[in-house]
Amino acid sequence: MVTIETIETFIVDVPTIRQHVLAMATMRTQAMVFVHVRCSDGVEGIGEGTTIGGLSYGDESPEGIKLTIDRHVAPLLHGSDASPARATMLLRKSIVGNHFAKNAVETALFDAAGKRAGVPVSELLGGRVRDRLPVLWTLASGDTARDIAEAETMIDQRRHKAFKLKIGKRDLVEDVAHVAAIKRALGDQASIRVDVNQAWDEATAKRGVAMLADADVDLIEQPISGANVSGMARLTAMGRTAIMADEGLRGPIDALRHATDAAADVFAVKIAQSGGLRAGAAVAGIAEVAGIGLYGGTMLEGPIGSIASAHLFATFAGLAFGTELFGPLLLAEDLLAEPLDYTEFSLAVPSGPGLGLTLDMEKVRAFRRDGDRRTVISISKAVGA
Ligand code: MUC
Ligand code: MG
Repeated sequence: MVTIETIETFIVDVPTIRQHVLAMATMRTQAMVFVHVRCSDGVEGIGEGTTIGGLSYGDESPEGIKLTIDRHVAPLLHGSDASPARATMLLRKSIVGNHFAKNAVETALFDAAGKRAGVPVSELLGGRVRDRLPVLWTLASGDTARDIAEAETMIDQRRHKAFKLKIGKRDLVEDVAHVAAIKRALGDQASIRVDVNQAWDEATAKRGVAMLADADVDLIEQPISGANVSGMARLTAMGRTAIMADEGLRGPIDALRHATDAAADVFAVKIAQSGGLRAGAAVAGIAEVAGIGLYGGTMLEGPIGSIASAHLFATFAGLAFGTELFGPLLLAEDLLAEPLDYTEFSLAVPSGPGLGLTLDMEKVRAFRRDGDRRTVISISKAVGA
């Protein structure tokens, strides 16, 4: 039996290329917890635990994710079977919640398992049905003219032709004017979606859904609190434009509730929010059987979390609303030895063993919060590689 020998973590803080304005936080850097697992056969794996705006998006912070892994997950898994399924069972049995931390460790075990078997993680998840994923870009500079210029550049560069606008911070009329101006400027060449990040109450959302539908918005993401599932069902029943659940989906049980209550037309599948790659696959499975559309979501992860998500999303039979795996592009430094392939409005899913990524450890070290310059981790090298 191959066992888990060590699990190490550190935080990297990487500046974003511009401020990213969401309803609940304005980001200027992204903090990512990098996880490194070493197994008894010498195979290593990497994972990532990333959230948005400290504790303003969810109930796990970067510092909390690191502490949970160092103090609870690592001692629990030390010496145990390195198979992702067995480790996940043990984690689920012994640790409540902490989905982001669990996902980071599960990702590292999948990376190691793929390297051991000589196959990409997508093959361990059932096999990919596509090699490239459509990727949208989020316009969130906080300025309408700048957002329009940014979108036009992205379309010209053939990088993105679907855009998500972060709204909910300003009042409804101002927000709708901002969205409508962008839609008017870009016209039919772009799909426009919005993410309210739970900022509206239900009455505002009813008005907002009608106004945004009139402005030709294709998708409205989490307009009200994720806890208000019946409210989401009422907004979905309006039938004006597609309604997507995001923060309300913290794993398969939430997915089942949304499906049985017809509380969304589309699910944003996020591996961290779901509690891991296998939990994310279960959320997607519930959507598929319920006839709910799929969208590949992000916590604005860096390269490791984004590519782990890409391996899962590549296995989805239907991906009607594409993905938002642009996190690495929002970072001023991609931290990779070889850049990801974002061309033709899509991201190529790496085909090498495991996640198929090689980090540039010089760059990673430069952004470590603890300033540790030791060569502790030869990340991404499988045995014999
Ligand atoms: C979210 O709420 O979906 C995804 C894209 C983005 O800009 O923020 C995230 C989080
Ligand atoms: Mg969202």
